[in-house]
Amino acid sequence: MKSYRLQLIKPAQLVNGKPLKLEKALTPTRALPYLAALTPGNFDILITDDSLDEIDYDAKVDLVGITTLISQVPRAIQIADQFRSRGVKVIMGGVGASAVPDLVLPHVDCLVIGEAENVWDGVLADFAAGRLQHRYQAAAFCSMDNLPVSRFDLLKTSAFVRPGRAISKSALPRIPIETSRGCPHGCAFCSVTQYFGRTMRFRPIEHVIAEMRHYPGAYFFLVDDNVAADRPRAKELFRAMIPLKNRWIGQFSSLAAADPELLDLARQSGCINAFVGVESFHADSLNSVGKRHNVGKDFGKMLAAFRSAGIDLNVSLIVGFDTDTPQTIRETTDIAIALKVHLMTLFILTPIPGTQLHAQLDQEGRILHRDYSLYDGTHAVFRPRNMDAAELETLYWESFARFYSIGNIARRFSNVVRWPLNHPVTPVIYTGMGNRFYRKTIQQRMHPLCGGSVVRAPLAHKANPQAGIPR
Ligand code: B12
Repeated sequence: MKSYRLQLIKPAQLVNGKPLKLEKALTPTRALPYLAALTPGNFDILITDDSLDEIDYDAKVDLVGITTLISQVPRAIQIADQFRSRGVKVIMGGVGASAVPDLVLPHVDCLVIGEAENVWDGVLADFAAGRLQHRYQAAAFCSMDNLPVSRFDLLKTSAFVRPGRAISKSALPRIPIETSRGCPHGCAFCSVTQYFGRTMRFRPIEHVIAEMRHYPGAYFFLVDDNVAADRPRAKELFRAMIPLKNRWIGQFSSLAAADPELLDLARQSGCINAFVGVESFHADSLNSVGKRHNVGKDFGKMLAAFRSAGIDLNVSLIVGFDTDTPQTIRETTDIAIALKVHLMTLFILTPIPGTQLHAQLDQEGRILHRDYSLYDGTHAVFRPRNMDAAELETLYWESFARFYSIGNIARRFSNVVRWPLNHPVTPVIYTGMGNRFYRKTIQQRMHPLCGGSVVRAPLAHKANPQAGIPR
């Protein structure tokens, strides 16, 4: 069988038209090491992270595959144009490119819309036979019964942040692991339901454990949108993880707080931090985007429930709802500070193409920017209702910076969980490092989730130039 060289690329974030280069990255993407595992053995694979390495466009490769989130699509197009001008075939996929096919198709030889599992073998067979199609899309969601073990061994691991021995005993970076796909909620701003479906699909627990065993001592990120969507199954998963003695972080919905046994098992299985999509403390904002399961929640109680189980929280909040005013935005931060939330991840509401929110704002003629590199959660790309876009951006950075002031970090530290007995410092280290990392990236005016530590700062990456950037 003929052999081929396949280069898989994660594009960087474009800032003022240039790729943002990072000193070190925090989380590798799962898409590429996982796609590598789905690829037949006659393809020799090289994985490149454009935010960490320079891409060699003249390297001898037969085929290039590029993954995308929406904010990476403009950079993905630049990369595709470069390879194609040298005669190399380019396939693009991922949640970003899938949402904007008309933009992407003129720049690629092939676009895979949606999940790869049910089409990838056929795409590569067509490529090998010289009959690659311009577009593929699976007819149905894949079954999660037989997914292969990811290939994080293919990453250049020295380029990623190592979390320290209290958290990871492995030389590998934080490893993203999937145990399920889909989300039963249909929040207007989120692209997950439309992309992965509203019906949950679960991997068999023994497969998840087998994948974890493949990375002994590693520290995992369970990337499920809600790892406890099915509570009995989550409890079974956590019980099976306990003997592995790994540390992990994961995404939970606020509903998990009602189940102390679930939280206790999560903590026993090594959960250090739960990322919870609170999005807003205001009922009318939550209702305006269909996040009804959070309406009327006592978030102080929620925090206390996680905390008494031994798990710190990273609370995700959004500003820029039609119900938001400058006052409600300031109040949002005041509440997070008063609750002594351990970490807060703040976003400006972003109308990701393909979401209900995008359709609504587009119909109302309120989308201001279609440069998708601005769709990174730090830019007001639409006209807000009760302020102008520049004011929203100013308030956003002011709120984010205020939450991560030295004084506020110090005040909430009394609230950080301390694990008893054998690992007293683990959450303290995690939360301490997290606060330091968030503070640094916010000072550089980058979103903390955009990948890692930024090399050059600050980068005036402005959608709305009149926005005042507070120091
Ligand atoms: C883990 C995660 C992160 C991690 C790692 C991100 C990364 N680059 O991988 C971190 C925390 C860093 C992160 C950050 C952000 N994230 Co995020 N994240 C996720 C999460 C929870 C899981 C991703 C994952 O690993 N999925 C599992 C893999 C296997 O799925 P996949 O990547 O989609 O790949 C499948 C297919 O898409 C396809 N495919 C993918 N690539 C390719 C390439 C080719 C060639 C082919 C053929 C197929 C293919 O095949 C795969 C198997 O079927 C998703 C939600 C979700 N459920 O997916 C949000 C999600 C991807 N994130 C999102 C966003 C918005 C962000 C941020 C912009 C937020 C912010 N403001 O900073 C940043 C951007 C970071 C960046 N510039 O890289 C959005 C993306 C929206 C969109 N349509 O683009 C999502 C979907 C969440 C949401 N609620 O809408 N994120």
